[in-house]
Formats: sequence, C-alpha cells, structure tokens
Amino acid sequence: MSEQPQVIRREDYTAPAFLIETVELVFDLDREATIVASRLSLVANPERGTGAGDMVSLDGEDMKLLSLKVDGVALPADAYEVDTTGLRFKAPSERFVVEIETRISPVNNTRLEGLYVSQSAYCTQCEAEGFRRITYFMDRPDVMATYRVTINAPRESCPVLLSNGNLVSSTDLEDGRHQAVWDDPFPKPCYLFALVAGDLACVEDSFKTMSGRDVALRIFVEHGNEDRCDYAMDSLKRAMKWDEDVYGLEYDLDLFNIVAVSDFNMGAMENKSLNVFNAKYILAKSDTATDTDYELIESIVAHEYFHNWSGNRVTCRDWFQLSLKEGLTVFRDQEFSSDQRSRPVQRINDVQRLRAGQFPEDGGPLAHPVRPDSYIEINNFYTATVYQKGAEVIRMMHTLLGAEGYRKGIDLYFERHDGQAVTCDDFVRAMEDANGVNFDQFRLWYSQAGTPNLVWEGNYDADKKVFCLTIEQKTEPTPGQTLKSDLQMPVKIGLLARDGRELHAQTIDLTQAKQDFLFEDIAEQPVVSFNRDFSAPVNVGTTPSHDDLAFLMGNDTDAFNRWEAGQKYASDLLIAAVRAYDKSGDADAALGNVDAFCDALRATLTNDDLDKAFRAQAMILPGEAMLAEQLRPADPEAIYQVRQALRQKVAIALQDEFEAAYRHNASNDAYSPDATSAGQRALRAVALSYLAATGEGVFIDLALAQYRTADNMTDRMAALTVLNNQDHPGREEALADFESRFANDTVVIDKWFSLQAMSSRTDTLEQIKKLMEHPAFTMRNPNKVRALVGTFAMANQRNFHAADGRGYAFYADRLMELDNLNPQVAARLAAPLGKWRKFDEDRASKMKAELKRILAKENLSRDLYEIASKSIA
Ligand code: 0A1
Ligand code: ZN
Repeated sequence: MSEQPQVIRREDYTAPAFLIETVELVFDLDREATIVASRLSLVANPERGTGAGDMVSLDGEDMKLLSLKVDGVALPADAYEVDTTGLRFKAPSERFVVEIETRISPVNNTRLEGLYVSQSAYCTQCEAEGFRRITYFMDRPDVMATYRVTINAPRESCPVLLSNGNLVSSTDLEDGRHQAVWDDPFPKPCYLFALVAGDLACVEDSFKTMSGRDVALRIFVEHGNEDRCDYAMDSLKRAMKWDEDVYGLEYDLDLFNIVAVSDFNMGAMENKSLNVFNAKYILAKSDTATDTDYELIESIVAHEYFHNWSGNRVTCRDWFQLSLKEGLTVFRDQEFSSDQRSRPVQRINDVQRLRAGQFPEDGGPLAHPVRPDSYIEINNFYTATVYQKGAEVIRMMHTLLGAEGYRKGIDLYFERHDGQAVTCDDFVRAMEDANGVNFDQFRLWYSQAGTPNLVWEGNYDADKKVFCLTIEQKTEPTPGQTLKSDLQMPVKIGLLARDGRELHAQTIDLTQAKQDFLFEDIAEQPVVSFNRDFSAPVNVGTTPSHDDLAFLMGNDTDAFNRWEAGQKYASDLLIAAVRAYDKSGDADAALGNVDAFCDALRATLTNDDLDKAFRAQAMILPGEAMLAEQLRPADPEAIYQVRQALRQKVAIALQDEFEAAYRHNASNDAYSPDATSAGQRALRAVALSYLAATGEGVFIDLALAQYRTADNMTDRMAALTVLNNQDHPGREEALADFESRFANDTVVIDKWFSLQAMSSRTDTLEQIKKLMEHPAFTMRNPNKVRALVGTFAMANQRNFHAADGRGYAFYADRLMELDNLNPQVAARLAAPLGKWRKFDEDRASKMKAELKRILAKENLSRDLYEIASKSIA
C-alpha cells in the first residue's frame, strides 16, 4: 500500500453540504465501455447553511470522466479537481444542475462492486460504496433522491432491462438496440440503486396486499432454471403476508423484482423493488437443494423483502448505523422463520450461529460495538456483530417491552421516520417514547463491545421456602475499550421441582454487577433453568452438576434449555477429556465412563413427544470450533480425536435406537421441503452419521446405498457427508458420481467442493490444491472461493491448523491472490488467521508470520489491510 489508509470516525459525522433532489441516469451498456450520463439537481443543505462558492465534493473511483457541466455550461479544466477518489468544484449558487458523463468497464470489474458482468448479464451492487464506481456522486446514505433511469442496450443480448421503481416506457432504437425507462418515486440513497440487463428467463406470480392492491412478482434467472424458483416465490408471498400481519407493513409499489446472479459478493441485496440475489439463495428443487438450502432461501428472501421498510423507507444516516437496518431486519427474518417452522429449533440455529460467528469475533482482535466507532473500509463491517448481535439487541427490547410494547415502538418508529435517514439512537428513542420507559443503560449494548459473562448461584432456605438467585455480570476488555460498564438485560429463568413440575418462571431484569433475586413460596430446592430461550446473548460460566444437566435435558419446559443442557453436558465432558488426552494421548481413556450422558441422550432420542428436528439437533455434539473457543491453548488434533471418540461411544451405546430411528424415518412420499418432513430427514441423517461412527463396515455400506438410491439432495448429501470422511471405495464412487451429475451446475457443484474441503482426512489439503485446477473452479467467483478455500479455514479445524503450518501458508497465498481480484471477499475470508491467540505458541507464530506476509504484499487493498493489521495487533 502506498500510504496509510484513512480511518473514518463516527464522531466526525457532519450533514452533507449539498443535497441531491433528483437523479437522471442514462446507461449505454457495453461490456468493455459503458457510458453513464447523469443529471443531478443539487441544492444547498439548509442544515449546513452552505451556498454559492462552497465546495461540492463528489465521490468517484475507477472510471473515466468524459464531461462535466454545471447549469448547462462545461466547466473549464481549472474550475474542477478530479483524482482517484472523486471530483470537486465550487457551487455556482444554492440550487444548480450538474451533468456528468463517465466511462466504466463492467467486464473488467472483478471486485463485483458497481456495475459488472455476471455470466452474460449486467448487474450492479452498490451497497455500501459501489455507486461511486458508476458515476461521481455523494455516495452516502443520508443523501436521498428520486431516480429516473434510462437503459440502452442491444435487444438480442439484453432483452431484459430492469431498474428500480416503475417501468415508464420501452422503445426500440436503431442498430438493434432498445431502451427502457424506469422511474422510482421513493427517494432513496444511492446504495439502493440497481440495474440489471441481460437475456434472462422470468417466472411470474402476484400478491394482493392488505389494502387490495395487486403486486406483480417476478423472479429472473438464467434460462433453464425456471423450474427452480417456486420455493423462493412462495417464500416471498408468505413474507409479504407476514409483514402485514405482524408489523402492519404493506408493500408500496405495483412491482417487485428479484434477479438471481451467479457472481455475488454476499447473500443478496435489498435494492428498492429490484432485489439482486446470489443464485444459491434462490434456486431450489428437490434434487438440487437440501432442506438447509430451502430454509436459507426462505429466510433470505424474507430478509431482503423486509428491508423494504426496515432499511429502504427508513434508512441509515451513516454507515456506523448499519445495525439500525441489519439488526432489525435479521430479528424480523428470524421471527418470520420461527413462525413458519419450529420456534425452538429456529432459536437453537440462531444461537448456534451467534456463538459460532459472533462470540469469537467479540472476543477477538476484530471486536467492535454493534454501532462501531471507526472503520477503514466499511465493507469490513458487515459483520456477525452488526447483524446477529444487532438482532439480539432488538430481541432483548422485544422481551423487555413485550410483543405489544415492541409493536407500539415500531409503529412510532415508522410513523416518525418514514422517508428519513436516521440513527440507532432514533430507534431506541421511539421504543422509549412509545412505552414511557428509559433505555439509557440499555443503550450500552450499541456502544460496548464484548460478550458479557454471567455466573449465578442459588441458595435455598428450606425453612422460609425462599430461593435466592445471585447473578454476577462481567465483560472483559476488548481492543480500544478497556473499561466496561454493567448492562441491562432480560434473563428468563425457571425453577423446577425434582418431579419436573415448574415451580416458578420469570423474566428478571438484570442491571447490576452483582444482584440478588428472591423467590418466595418455593416448595422445594429447585433446579434452575437459567437464561431460557437465550433471552440475553451472553456466556454463562456456571455449569450445573451432571445430574442437574441430565435432569434439564429430560424435563425442562423450555425447549431451548433442554438442548442447551445437553450441549453444556457434552462440552464439560469433552473439555475435561481434551485436557486428559494431552497427557495420555488416549481419547477413550480420557473420556472415561460416559454412560449417564448416553442415557440422557437416549431419553431425548426416543421421546416421541419431541419434535424430530429438535431431537436431531439435540444429538449433535458441540463442534470442534466451539470447543476450541473454550480452551486455551486449543489443541485442534486433541479436540478432533476426543470428539470422535465420544461420538463413537454414543454411537455404540445407542446403536439399537439409531437403527430404529433410521428405519422408522424412511419416507416413501415425494419430497416436500416442509419443516415436519425436513425434521424427519434430519433425524434419519443424524442416525446414519452415528451408525457410521460405530466403525462397522455395514453402516458405510448403508451410507453408500442411501447415496445410490436417494431421490432428493438432502438424503444424497447426508450420505455423502458420511462417506466423505471415510477410507472406503464408496467415497470415490459417490464423489465421482456427484461430479458427473452436477459438474455443469454452478450452484450444486459448490457442495462438492466444500464437502471435500471439509474432509477430516489427512490428504485434504492436497485434494484442495488439485480441485483448484478443476474446470468448474475459478478464483473469480466468490461462491467457488468460499466453497473450496473458505470452507477449509472456517470448517476444517483439524487440517487448517495442521501442526506443520502448511494449511496457513496455502490459505495466505489464496487470500493474496484473491486480493488482486476481489478485495472485499479476500478481507471477509481473512479472520481465521487472526485467531492465533487461541493456539499454542508454535501455531500462533506460524499464523502471525502469514499475517505479516500479507501485510508486506504489494498493492494490498484497504480491505485486507484493515483485517490483517487488526488481527496481528
Ligand atoms: N444489505 C444486504 C447485504 C449486503 C451488504 C453489502 C454488500 O456489499 C458490500 C452486499 C450485500 C443484506 O443485508 O442482505
Ligand atoms: Zn440485510
């Protein structure tokens, strides 16, 4: 890097000097050289008292300025300044018109920000700061304008021409070109602008809104994929209905478009009325998509749709407020999914995701508050903290205020701020004002980084029948924030009698460092069910006795905590065993007798009153990465060996029950993605995976048979996942079969790449290197890189952390290679190297050496620099 990149600070926010009222854009599309003409009406911002003579500063990167006119007159060369970051000139008056022509090159845009080419189509990605790669503009979310967009393109290669809002006209032009004009009546920031042009197939449906308006719904996909859009379309309609029912929010235009593209940096994007999706989150049919894919499609389609209100109608004042739209929208999509499926299973999945992604972030070198204070590259702040922890913060407000109080706050928020760009604080104020409460202490969740640790102790006075629960909270320092304050949080608790009756249940309001809560008329010494439903997003340091955990696994009336008790029990066994293994090297001996744990699992597995999806979840032991989080230093090989050994012990102890579960959950019906059928498949998959863990060859044969006869992708992948870790000819057969079936299917073949990258076999790194030469692999497609390279670092702890350091070196090489093409994705993949503090000195120094090598790279991007430099500090 030539110079130290600039740090942007939240406290430096100033309102824009000028506002843009209307934007007219004309695109002459060409793969190599697209011409963009823009006409902007600017006006001085009364809030700033600016006017004639003040500097107009427009952002712009990576494009050629062809012409610049102000109020119809071309500016002479000495009247403006243009460089690699933008364009500046003096305002002639308080109100004036700027006309700009730029030239950009979509086909050479490997960063996939701004206007680029994916397969044969043109598409855009403007959040966060991609619009400045299309034309010079005030690229900040508090500048909101109405847009009229004209697209000119060859009719044959681009029969479909789309932008935001309503189609105003379609006309034929000369030379085989045609034109479409789009008009979006809702003022929006430029990050919500979108354009799509190409030869795409369209699937169409409609939705009648609560006030009786008909909305046309269209999903555009590559030709040949028309039969894979049903589930996304159905999810969209259910999301539209849910937002009306639960939030009273109606869609506001007559048209809603979704486009699926193969090359996309993230999951999807909520551009006004023209959502652009990573194709993997739209396309599904039973033989190409797993139950998990269906679930993700449902939630992401809903997420992007919900942004129409939480993000688009009310947007962010600046990017530090990103969680205003993302935390809220994630909470909304989580609740939507809970209402569509099993609520406890959804909560378990959401908490697992938080623990796997956000807790490590909050406890590591990249920790930052939900509302960050500074950044170098905003694209690095689309994080688990902003999204997932942000959603937990909204959820806590929902818990504290109750569903009705929360809804009152939401209503006030949208009434007060519709059409505005606002802050997280404005959101909290609406909640306070609508409910007459004070959230001064609660607001700390937005400004304080780090996961609080809670410990609790119960004391029962049998004479007085009083139970006293003492809770202490503490948050460890995080980079740049050494002093932590006590937070307010709702902690749901239950007190259970030994016969399983619930003696008492309550949501307590924790506000102090150490606080006593007294419960009267408690007939006997209770078993405590603590932080039910994960009501507060914290770590709980107290581990109940194994007896109490087994009791909670079988009796808690809160399903989340039934699962949680099993996880705590397993973690406790595994962590003790890892420590013993380090001395003995014998995983079996290190685990000792685990009969009581197996009995508790058996009780859950065979309890027909419990949902099958829940039972499947409850059988899965905490993952290797989760265990590593709890050990310092973490020994990845010991964790792997001990976890495998416990899996085998459980498998042998419960073999009969797993065989029964496998048999009873076979289905003769045609595949349906509904939650009940998915739960049945999940239970059967868990059973198969444990049966294989017994080590008996017949069960590997069973997996191969399941692979061969599967009539849906869920069952096929379940079998392949088992085979993938085996030394068995069936593995090669199944992998080869999968390859030949799906080699030309860009979405499906990623499953094949990521599965092999995940294999616990010791030849995995060599296999990955070979797979990089596969014709379907390219470093230019983010999904491919994530599937093969990202999966290795994120989901193959054993091999990524191989003691010789080859995993680290390979990974750093790929990050540097990718940085030259797509810095945003390179930076998003870099976090695993920053975990060096968790490992032994030898691994830590090897990881740091790779980070240093990255920092020394020529032309290192701001994106990767920020992550690597913070990771090493
Ligand atoms: N706002 C989108 C996600 C998104 C964020 C950034 C992007 O480019 C840097 C692209 C998409 C969402 O929350 O779904
Ligand atoms: Zn979002």
